[in-house]
Amino acid sequence: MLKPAATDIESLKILDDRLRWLSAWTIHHANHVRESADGLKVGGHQASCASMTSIMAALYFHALGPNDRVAVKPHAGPVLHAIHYLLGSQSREALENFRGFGGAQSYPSRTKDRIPVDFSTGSVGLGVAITAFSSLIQDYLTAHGMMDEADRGRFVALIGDAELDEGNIYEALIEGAKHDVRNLWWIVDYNRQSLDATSADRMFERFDEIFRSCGWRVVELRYGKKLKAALDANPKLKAWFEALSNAELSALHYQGGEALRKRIETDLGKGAVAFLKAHDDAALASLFSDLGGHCMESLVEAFDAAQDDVPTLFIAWTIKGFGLPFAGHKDNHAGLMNPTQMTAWRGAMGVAEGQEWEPLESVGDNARPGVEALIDKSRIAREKRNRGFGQIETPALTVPSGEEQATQAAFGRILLEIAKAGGTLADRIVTTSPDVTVSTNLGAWVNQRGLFRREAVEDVFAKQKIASAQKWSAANKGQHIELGIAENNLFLMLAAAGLAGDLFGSRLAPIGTLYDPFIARGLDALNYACYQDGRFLLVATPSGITLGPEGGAHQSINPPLIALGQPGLRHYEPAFADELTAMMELAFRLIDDPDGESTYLRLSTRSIRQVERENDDWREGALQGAYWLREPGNGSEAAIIAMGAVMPEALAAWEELREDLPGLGLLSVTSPDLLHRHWTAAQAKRWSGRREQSHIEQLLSQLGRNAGLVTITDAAPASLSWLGGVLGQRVAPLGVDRFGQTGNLPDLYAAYRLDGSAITEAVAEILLAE
Ligand SMILES: Cc1ncc(C[n+]2csc(CCOP(=O)(O)OP(=O)(O)O)c2C)c(N)n1
Ligand SMILES: [Mg+2]
Repeated sequence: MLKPAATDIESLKILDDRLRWLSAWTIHHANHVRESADGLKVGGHQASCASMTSIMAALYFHALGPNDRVAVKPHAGPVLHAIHYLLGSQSREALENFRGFGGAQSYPSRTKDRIPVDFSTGSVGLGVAITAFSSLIQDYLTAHGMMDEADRGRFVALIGDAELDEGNIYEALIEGAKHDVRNLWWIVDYNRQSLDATSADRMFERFDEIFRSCGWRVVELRYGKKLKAALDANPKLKAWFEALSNAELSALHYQGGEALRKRIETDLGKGAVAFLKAHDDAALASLFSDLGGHCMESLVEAFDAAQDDVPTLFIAWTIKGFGLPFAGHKDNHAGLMNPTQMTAWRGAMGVAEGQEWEPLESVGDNARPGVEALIDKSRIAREKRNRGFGQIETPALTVPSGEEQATQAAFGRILLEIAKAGGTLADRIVTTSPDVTVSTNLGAWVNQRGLFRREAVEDVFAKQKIASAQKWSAANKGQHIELGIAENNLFLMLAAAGLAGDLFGSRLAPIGTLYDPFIARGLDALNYACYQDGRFLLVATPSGITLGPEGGAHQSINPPLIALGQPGLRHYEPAFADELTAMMELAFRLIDDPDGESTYLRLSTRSIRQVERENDDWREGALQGAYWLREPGNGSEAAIIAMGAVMPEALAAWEELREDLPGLGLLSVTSPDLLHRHWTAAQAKRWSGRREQSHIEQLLSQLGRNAGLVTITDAAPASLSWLGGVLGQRVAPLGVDRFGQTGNLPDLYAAYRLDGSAITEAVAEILLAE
């Protein structure tokens, strides 16, 4: 292994100082220098940044290869910006506007920051776990010949020690172990402080065991070189040091040399006289601050020694707020240096007044060439990449045949046809599911395309000639990634696969399936996937109380409301197989379109009679969120508005009522989400002077101003009740507003008022109320 030249270490230490300065100054500037328009605290985390500038200097200016990708601890965002400022890829203007509108974001953001951010972070834990799934996707792409071996990289997560409490990390660890995940470095900034206080003692030994038992290498960087030598020479002192609790050690770091001296005198008495004599207070403070995560030699050595592909956890001991006046104080998480402290610290860092933004301020002439050379060397691959859109040809998809169909079964059949037909879409699709592959109708696709595993796994049941409808063998050309039951992992996998174009240059069309109610289990990870603009198709099925005998724990109620409030995700809820086919076709196009988004399909196991179509006029409306399944009379006084699986009840009620109400319309809603979006967007346009009527306004204006609307959906009634607000028409909302229960459909629909008589009663009531 190549040992870095000694000058490199010196240059890295200088870069470490520059990062500590620039990150703290960026935060200080935003809080104390920049004009405030609203008097709000701007905030930022100087202590969390100072904690890991050494680690990040060692990584970005030494250890990272051109293809490596990093998820940075969210509150160390300013350090990442400072790195790019030194590299020339971040502007002073963006730093001056840190946490301001259009400025550098508080937490690294793929979509909003101008610097290349590999993974957005913010919700702790998720940035850590996505690196494991990205590594898996890298393995997938190379195995499928969609990426050159030479372009492979390592995935690095920079983690706060309190972040290790997030359970989603362990779900990912377990899934990773099953898939033999590799090329991962997870680096813990072990400052033993969280947001509120110091963190629980001795946990790191447990972390150690957990990771090792999952096949990871664990490297503990507890001591820097100086401190290690001092403690090795003095076993009593070492024992004393190692017995300190997290809180005691942090307090001593904060209090400094004098307090350290007193404490050692008290605890070790005569045994420490010689040691204390040889160190003045400043030397004591400096010595005990020499923890592994601040020692450049130790960091470089550790990174250089971990060059194989074994997943590695580095536990790097650090001091939160290292080098700052509030180093080690338990309350320093959101602590900010005041202007007086900043002035003093500026002097200590050798930065001249007025030169605060100078990238290499305070770097002496002798050191400069070495530092500049390191920066130049590190610049190469840290540039923003093309996002890799426009790679998938989506053909027109065929509508599955059958007079009676369920959308869930139709989904499986459409995928099967795609698999059989072949082509780029079929080859770019990767499916994934948390142990509900078969029960969400992905089975036929998997039979065609196989499970993905780097190492082949045979189907023992098939080999033993035991009859089964489902093939279950795996190979590195398989296209289904089977996950354990952890919905967080599903969404993180979809995020990683949905960023394949961005991260690796090869766009995939990821499809994830799960039961609709369990979206809630992975909601933050779903939001995280959308926030990064990962592109995928989420198929949630079965849904609603239409699931019948499965009962209330499996019957989803609120996901359409979740979707209504989720940016980056388009909700469709088809009633018929032809609608579903059109939606899937569009969903694949949206995955591969720079202006696209992800799609969520809410499907059902209920088999319903398909409608006869006279033409294709419905299609455009269905893709925009609604169309008249039964046209209303002009100025009609009433309409039934229905979504999804309860369409047969809506159609039957329409048939029953149309003699008494000749103008009665039946609107099939396929996406409350799109209708709402276009409605509010059209309003915003009107305020800026452009007149435009949204799709739902056009549809509802075919009715009378005072028309009554009866909305019905197998979901929270609020999913559709807002339609009354579009033109101010009266609305009677039907839907599920209590937990479901077991039962057959007639019983459940009657109890929850989703049946024909509920509709006719609601229509009668709303008309009588006139
Ligand atoms: C899911 C989630 N919960 C809570 C927070 C708020 N939060 C941000 S940082 C933090 C503590 C982090 O401590 P640690 O991980 O040790 O990082 P340090 O700043 O000490 O390096 C908390 C609770 C968050 N960002 N995300
Ligand atoms: Mg911490």
